[in-house]
Amino acid sequence: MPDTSQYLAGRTLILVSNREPYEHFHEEGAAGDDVKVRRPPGGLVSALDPTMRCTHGTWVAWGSGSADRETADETGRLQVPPESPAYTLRRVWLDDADVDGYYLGFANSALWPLCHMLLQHYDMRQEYWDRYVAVNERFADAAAEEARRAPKAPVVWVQDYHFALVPSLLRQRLAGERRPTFIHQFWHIPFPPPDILRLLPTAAYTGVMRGLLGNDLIEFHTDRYAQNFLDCVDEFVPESRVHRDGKRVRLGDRDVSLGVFPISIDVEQYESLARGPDGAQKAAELREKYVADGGSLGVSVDRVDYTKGIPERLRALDQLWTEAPELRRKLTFVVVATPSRSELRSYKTLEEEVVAGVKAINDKFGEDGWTPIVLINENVDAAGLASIYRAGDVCLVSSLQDGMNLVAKEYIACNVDEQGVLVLSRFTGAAAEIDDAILINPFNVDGVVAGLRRAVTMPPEERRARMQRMRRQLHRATIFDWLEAILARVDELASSATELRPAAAE
Ligand code: GDG
Repeated sequence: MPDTSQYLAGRTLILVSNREPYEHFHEEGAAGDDVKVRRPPGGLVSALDPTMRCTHGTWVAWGSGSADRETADETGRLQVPPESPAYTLRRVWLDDADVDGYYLGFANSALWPLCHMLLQHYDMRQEYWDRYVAVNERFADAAAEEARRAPKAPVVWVQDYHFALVPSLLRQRLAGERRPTFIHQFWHIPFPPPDILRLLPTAAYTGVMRGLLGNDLIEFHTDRYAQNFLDCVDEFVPESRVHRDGKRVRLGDRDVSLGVFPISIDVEQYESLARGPDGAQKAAELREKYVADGGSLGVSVDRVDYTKGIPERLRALDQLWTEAPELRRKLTFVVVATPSRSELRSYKTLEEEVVAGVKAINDKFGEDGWTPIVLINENVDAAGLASIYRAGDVCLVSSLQDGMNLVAKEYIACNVDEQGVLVLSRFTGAAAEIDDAILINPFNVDGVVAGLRRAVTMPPEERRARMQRMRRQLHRATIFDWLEAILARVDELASSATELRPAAAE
């Protein structure tokens, strides 16, 4: 892991994200006031926590844990990590109506489906937008307060589509401050073309664009998302000037830069889980249980989300076992489909659809001693997940749209036996980066079936050669390389900026 302390010298990092890095909770069913703390899983927290520790900055996030209020002071602050405090966590409180409107509403029922261009899931209400504005204002207030308190020149790093308005709101709040604040944002999901974004009410799509243009730098996974963003600027912010080659927008007397920084994973951590005694043993057990002589194990891992193409995957498997009866008993699939956002009806319905779809396939093709699809619809621990990846001869990622898709990279990292084949949707950010996967279009069921047949019949030498190339490529682009590249760019831009000025368009 590179030493990121060489960056941000003389600056204080203030991170803004919806998810908090440490969550306090009361254990269900436990007696008394016993408060426990956990670190939510996910690559982002693992990558950013060390950076926060060495820069001693502040992380601003929604305090969502059941015991969060008890463990913070009256301003929502506490020192973390709990075992060896190194930075400040500033919690922002949301009530049920905020969560409904801002999080489940505008962020996840309007922006999420539009950014993924899945219009049938788009659901927009005025109340969603109003709450999104209000919550973004609250986060901008908190970030501004932290910026004023920062011992050194602040760099604010906003994460994701939950906070499209924070950059410009923050810039307004800090206008006139003596110290410049550098504001930047990572957008973790696709950015849609103008014809899609304009399905939002006018106030919302112009608000989103002007909000984002409050940044000094906006980071995307792929060049396509950056180009879509520039198309939207061209269309919706007429007073701006778009410089496509330099990926820059001139707005009033300010420049907004865009950068392409494909996110990655902690490769060594996944690899050591897969190689560890637990990972290795569980992988062997899975193969023993599910792989027939000369047969293969397919795996897939997703949050249950309509963007991930799970029903489309089931349709392809149905067709595969129909057209290729010789693959019955020879190919078993382990499908990890972890419930997510279950408060939303469309997600709950999808969970049920997946369970019913798997059952129908198992009823149709299952035989004595053989279940075609093993569905795991609960959270799997990290070692368990690594063992599933390691055991898989084929990993199928069939996202309809996906900003990056970390599962593809996790599979490569865990495939330490170098015999696996990655079958990857071309509509993931990962497809723009990974050269040796078999690319598929999840909307074309025949193509997915052909991709799977090619994967299971690929000669061992070709499998190994492809997997080795993918592994070498991944080792050169880990989450720490991603972080380092962004921090280097921030340093470069922040050093050339002299003073903070309010955005001209606000
Ligand atoms: C967003 C963008 C972008 C899933 N089930 C379990 C489990 N997972 C973990 C996976 C992986 C993560 O969840 C999912 O990451 P993805 O990248 O596939 O997708 P999103 O959650 O939609 O993330 C995406 C990402 O942000 C980063 O920028 O790549 O495009 O949509 O890490 O392993 N982990 C464990 N148990 C499970 O049951 N432990």
